[in-house]
Amino acid sequence: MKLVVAIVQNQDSRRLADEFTEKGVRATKLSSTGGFLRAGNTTFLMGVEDKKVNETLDLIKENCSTRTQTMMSPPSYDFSLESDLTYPVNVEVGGATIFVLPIDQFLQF
Ligand code: 2BA
Repeated sequence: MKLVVAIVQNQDSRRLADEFTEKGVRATKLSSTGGFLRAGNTTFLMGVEDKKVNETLDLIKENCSTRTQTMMSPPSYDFSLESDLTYPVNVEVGGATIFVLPIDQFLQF
C-alpha cells in the first residue's frame, strides 16, 4: 500500500473529489496554503493499494489543469534603487504536485 499526497488547485478539487468517490478511491481532503504564492490550495491524502496507484495518478492527471497566476513581485529592499515599485509576475502553477510514499502499517480501529 502507498500513501499518495496530491497538492492541487482549489478550482480542480471538487471535480477530483467527485471522481475519487465515483471510482472508489478513498481520500482525505485538507485545506492548505502554497508557501510561495501564499494562496489556498487543496491537499488530498490517499491510502491506495499498490495495484491502484497508477489508476489514481491517471485520475489526478485527467482532472487537474496547469494555470498561470499573476502575483506582485516583492518590493526591492535595495535603498540605492530609486524605485520601490512592485510589478506583476506570471507564475505557472502545475496541475498537481504528487508524492508517493510507502506505508509501513495501515490501521483502522
Ligand atoms: P506555491 O508554493 O504557492 O507555488 C506556486 C507556484 O509558484 C509553483 O507551482 C511554481 O511554479 C512557483 N514557485 C514555487 N516556488 C518558487 C520559487 N521559489 N521560485 C520561483 N517560482 C516558484 P507548482 O510547482 O506547480 O506548485 C504548486 C503548489 O504545490 C505549491 O504552491 C506548493 O503548495 C506545492 N508544492 C510544489 N512543490 C512542492 C514541494 N517540493 N514540496 C511541497 N509542496 C510543494
